[in-house]
Amino acid sequence: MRWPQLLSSAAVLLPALAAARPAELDARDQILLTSTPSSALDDAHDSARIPRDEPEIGTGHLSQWSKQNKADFLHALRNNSASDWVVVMGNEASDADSLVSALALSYMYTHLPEPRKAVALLQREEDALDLRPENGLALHYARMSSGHRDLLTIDDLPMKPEEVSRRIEGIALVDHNVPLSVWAGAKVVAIFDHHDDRGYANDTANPRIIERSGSCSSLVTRYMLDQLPDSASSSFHGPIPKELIELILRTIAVDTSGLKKDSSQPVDLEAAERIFPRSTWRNRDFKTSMKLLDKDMSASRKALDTLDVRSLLRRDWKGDVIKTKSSKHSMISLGFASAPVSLEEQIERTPEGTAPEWFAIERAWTSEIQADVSVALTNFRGDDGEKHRQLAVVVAHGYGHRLHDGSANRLFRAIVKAIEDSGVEGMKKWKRPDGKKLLPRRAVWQYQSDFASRKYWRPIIEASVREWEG
Ligand SMILES: [Mn+2]
Repeated sequence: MRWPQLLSSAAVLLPALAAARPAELDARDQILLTSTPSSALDDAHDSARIPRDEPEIGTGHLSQWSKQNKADFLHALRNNSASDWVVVMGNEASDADSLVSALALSYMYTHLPEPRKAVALLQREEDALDLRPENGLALHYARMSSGHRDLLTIDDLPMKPEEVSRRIEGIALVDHNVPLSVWAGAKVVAIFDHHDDRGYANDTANPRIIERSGSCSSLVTRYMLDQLPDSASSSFHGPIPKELIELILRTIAVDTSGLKKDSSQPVDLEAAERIFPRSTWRNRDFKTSMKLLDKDMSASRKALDTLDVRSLLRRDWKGDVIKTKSSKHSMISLGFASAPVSLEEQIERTPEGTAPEWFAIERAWTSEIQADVSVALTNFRGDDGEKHRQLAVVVAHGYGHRLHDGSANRLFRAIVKAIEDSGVEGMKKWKRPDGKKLLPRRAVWQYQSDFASRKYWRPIIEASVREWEG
């Protein structure tokens, strides 16, 4: 499974999911259900690029801002009224560093106390961006749109760069310090770079920051943080969108091999340290997180590391229809997922990293395949180095599902009883990372066991459903 395929199908919302309006979910779930990207992993063969008129699903704040900004710029350019716009561009390799540095700098310009109009331009054709899997991964996590419609690429320009150069205020260079020849006619208004200084635009570029660093995005970040002071009242990540903050952290991490001494400079550490407390990972250990982000980015070719929750549930799903003793519900569809990824990590992989989202994705998946009961099992090595397992049971009811309140509750209790009576020792109730209670008809345990895998649980849970009298 390659990233381009995974990504191009990432925002395909399946019809069953689109139709579902679950009654049971809390308000948060409902919002999330409509904004949850799902990746149809097994449908890769027919995952043609989403048509341009498809509604945008599952994109984040950064994506929406970027898309609007791009549209505004193109509109101004076509009307020859773009003389107050700065085009921020990375180098033509368009690696994560170029991409993220350009996005960050253009975001900063447009959010200054006295905003400047600025747009990030990637010097690549739109479809070539996917050739770098780490970009795909980072953009996916940043909830940017599939097909990169929210990014301005060189093939989006309605005229040649030479003509664009005449119509704009100027260009800002990031991750390189001499413009490509097609941009030679443009005024260089700023440079942020970590390559050898070739002495270009000494008199026009302001600032002109050319310094050794592992990642150019560190230089941009330091500048951005100095220019955009915290507005104390706003949310924890301050005025900079979380998606951008995390894109920057991923980029610094991969460019410095997780802040290793020989591939980073003090500015990398400083920039990452300053911005880390605004990320969703802020309660974790900083250094460990940076190493993990590097690992994640570096390993992005390995499909499992990049699988989202729906794909993890689907990947190894074993389901069946069980005949019960209930006259009203004589058939119950029951399925088991198993993944070597902890629930905590799966939750992290949801777009906002929340437990309600995990349950919303789980619910969307079970409505899609019409399962009444799902059992999600995990096995993983914990921070303590030990092997752990988790078991999550959800009995679905309400819109899009067949069971109603009473039956669903009774079936849930029967399954929970079978699990608790099984004799597996040390089954502890799992706690949501946010400390909140699970909604009804959901139960999760954490335990250690050599034998209590899906192979063990499946007959026990199926038996409880077979014996269920409704
Ligand atoms: Mn670079």
